[in-house]
Amino acid sequence: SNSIAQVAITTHGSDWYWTVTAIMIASTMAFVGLAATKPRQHRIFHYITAAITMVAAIAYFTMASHLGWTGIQVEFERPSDPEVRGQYREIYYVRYIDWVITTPLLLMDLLLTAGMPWPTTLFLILVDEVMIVTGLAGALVQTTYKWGYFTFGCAALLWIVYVLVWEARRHANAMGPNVGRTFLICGSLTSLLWILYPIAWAVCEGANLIAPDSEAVFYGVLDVFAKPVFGALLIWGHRNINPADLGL
Ligand code: RET
Repeated sequence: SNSIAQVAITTHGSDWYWTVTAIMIASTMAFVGLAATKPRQHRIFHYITAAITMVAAIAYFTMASHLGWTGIQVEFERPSDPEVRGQYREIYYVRYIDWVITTPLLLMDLLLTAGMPWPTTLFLILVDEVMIVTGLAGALVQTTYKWGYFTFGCAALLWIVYVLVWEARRHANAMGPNVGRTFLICGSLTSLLWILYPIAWAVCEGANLIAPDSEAVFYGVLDVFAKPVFGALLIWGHRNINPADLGL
C-alpha cells in the first residue's frame, strides 16, 4: 500500500540524485587514488573520507533508482490544505542509513585531527547516533509527536556543535598552527552545514512544506559540501601534518 506516493520525486529529482551519485563515486576514486601516493601510515584521513563518499554514493544510487523510501501519510502536517490530506509523501529512510554510518566517520575525521582524547570522541559519536536515529523515528511518525523526536535530535546537535566550536577547536589550536588552521576550516564548515540539516528536515519530512524534488536539491547540495568538499579541504589541510604528532 505504500509503494505509490502522491508527493513524489519526478525525473528532475531523479536526475539530480544521479548527478550526486556520480560526484560521490568520482570523489571516492580521487581520495583512494590520493591515498596510494602516501606511505601507509599517512593514509588514515584518506581512507576515512573515502569510506564516507563510498557509502553516500550507494545511498544516492538508491534514491536515484527511486528506492529506499516509504510512503508516510501527509495528514496532520497541512490541515489548512484539504487537498493534501490522505496523500502519501515519500520519506527516504535510506538517508538515515547513510548518515548513521557517515556522520560518525565525519566526526572521527575532525576529532582525530584535533587530537581529542578517545572518551570524548566515543561519546560524541554516541550523541551523533542519537541525533540520526531520532531524526529517522520522527520522519516515520505521522503525528505531531514527530516534533518531539526532532527536538531530541536538535539537542544532540547542539552538543555536537558545542564540542566542535569550543572544546575541539581549542584542543586543535594547542596542537600547533597547521592543525589549528585545518580544524578551523573543516570544523567551521561542518558546524555551519550541520545546522542546516534540521532546517531541511523540518520543511521536508517534518512539515511537508517543500516538494520531494526540492528536498533532493536541499539535502543533495548539503551532502556535496559536507562530504566531498569537506573531505578535500581536510585532506589538503593534512598535507603538512604528521599523523604521528596526533598520536596516530
Ligand atoms: C535530523 C533531524 C533531527 C534533528 C537533527 C537532524 C540533523 C541531522 C544532521 C545530519 C548530517 C548529515 C550529514 C550527512 C552527510 O554528509 C536527523 C535531520 C539535528 C546534522 C553531514
